[in-house]
Amino acid sequence: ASHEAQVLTGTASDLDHDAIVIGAGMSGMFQLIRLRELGMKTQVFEAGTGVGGTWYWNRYPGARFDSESYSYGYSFDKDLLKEWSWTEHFAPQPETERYLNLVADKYDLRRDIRFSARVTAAAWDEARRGWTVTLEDGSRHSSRFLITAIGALSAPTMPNFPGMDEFRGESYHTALWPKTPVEFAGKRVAVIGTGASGVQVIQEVSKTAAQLTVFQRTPNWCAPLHNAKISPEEMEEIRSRYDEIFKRCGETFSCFLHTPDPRNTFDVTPEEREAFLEKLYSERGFGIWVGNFKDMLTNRAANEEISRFVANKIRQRVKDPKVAEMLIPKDHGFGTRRVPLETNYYECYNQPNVKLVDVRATPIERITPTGIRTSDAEYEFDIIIYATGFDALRGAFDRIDFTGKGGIKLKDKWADGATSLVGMLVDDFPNMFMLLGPHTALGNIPRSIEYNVEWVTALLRHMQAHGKTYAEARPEAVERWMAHVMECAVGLLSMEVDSWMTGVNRNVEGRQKRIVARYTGSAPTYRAWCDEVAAKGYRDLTLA
Ligand code: N01
Repeated sequence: ASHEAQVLTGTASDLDHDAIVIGAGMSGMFQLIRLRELGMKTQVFEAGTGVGGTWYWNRYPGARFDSESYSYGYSFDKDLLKEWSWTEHFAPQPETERYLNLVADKYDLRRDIRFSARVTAAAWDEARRGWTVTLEDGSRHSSRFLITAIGALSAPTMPNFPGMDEFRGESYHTALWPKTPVEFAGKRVAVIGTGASGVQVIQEVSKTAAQLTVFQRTPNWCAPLHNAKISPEEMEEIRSRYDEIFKRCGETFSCFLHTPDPRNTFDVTPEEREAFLEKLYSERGFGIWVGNFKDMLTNRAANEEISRFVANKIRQRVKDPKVAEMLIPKDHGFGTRRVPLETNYYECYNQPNVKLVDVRATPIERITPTGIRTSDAEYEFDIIIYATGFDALRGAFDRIDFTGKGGIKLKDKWADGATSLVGMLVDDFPNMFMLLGPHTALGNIPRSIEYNVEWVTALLRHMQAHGKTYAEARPEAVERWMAHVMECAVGLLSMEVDSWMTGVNRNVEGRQKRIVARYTGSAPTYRAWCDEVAAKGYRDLTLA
């Protein structure tokens, strides 16, 4: 009772804003639009100098969608769908950044966004029933609600090689790429890392660099993107199908246009199987990964079939058999990590200016003032590109000092792995809503973003209608949800493999052990759960 009495004392007038949103990427932008519609005075803080989040920071050469452009853009605004034309099936980063700036213009979003404003801390203030947010410049700002729109893959990580500061050439992380163009012509370039970012940057840099040396620790299974331009006529045709496109994304397993084939791998004859895999390999986008036989990621023998098929493709495409074998993953099956989509990635290694170094066989010992020293060679470089990924899912939260009820730190609460209710709320952290928090359905991310923003908006609307100013997940509801999250991951081959999807990042302390780091059920199952929380009048939350 004393708690109830205490929390009821806060009044909105004590607070600077109704809501603070951290981040002006795709989720923060859309949330701002919806909060304005609720009549909420909102302040967005953004660390960058422009909108776009992922599409603002990741401006490395070759950065582009792996989801079909027209399945990726916002769907909530029919006029925007009419206005905007995508020029490629998988749009490059500059086009997407332009698109998001158009949205910011159209809705006049920038007047509520403070740029170059990195949030360092956020603390629950029981007495005022709100949040106090601290920026890097030391200024403090308060609000009733706090919405984190900080991304799932937004905290870049660097390796810990000795000598990294001593390198006299240029070095870049793919996710912190400068706005000014980087010249590769005539240069000796190193790329460390062969995930989705590495694969994209390697393809592009190999076109102009005098020499490109790729330092690979774990090869990934890659598959052809089959990108193509979209003509104005084709765009008109796509536009006429938008309702159908977004309806489909609402029904598929991970919100892509592709979804698992209802057949199992061994339901068909070997000839039919080969023909189906050939078809998927020759088709645009993620079909080969998320549109494959439905047991491909759970049945070991089925997974070996598809792995064998793709290994043979790599052998056909790479001329030097030794290099081909280096590029074929031996310690995990196809699709058990995120499949990078590529355009002539394997063919790069047939070029005389491209060399592949296996750092498991010959580890990097240090970065020298002039390049990289491995256990068996000394390389000279003008440019080193770190395509070394992110402290995924958790990293963006850990960079901010979140303090909840009674001084509890989010970092401590999540010491053994994040917990949440539907990925959007955490008990002990009232009035804080996470867009793209841990355990939200990811997949084709903007589809998940739109769903989560609408869910949070509906909750806020419900609270307004009922005169409530306090929302907190009930611990027993968190427990039920987490049991479901754990159950979804049982039997997945991906759970046997180190990757950001299983919470492993060897460059970050405390991320060495595999965990159920994300929601692995289907997006429709996720949404059904969230819808039910709402339909039952938010009984899984304490509202006051
Ligand atoms: O990061 P990653 P990413 N020494 O973690 C290597 C999304 N995305 O930025 O595998 C040597 O996948 C590391 O090696 P290993 C997408 O969801 C989307 O590429 O740990 N190597 C690995 O090869 C993706 O999955 C798009 O052995 C080191 C690489 O660095 C996610 O973002 C485009 C090392 C990191 O790969 C992350 O992708 C790009 C070390 N010390 C990204 N440390 C599109 O949709 C790390 N590595 C278009």
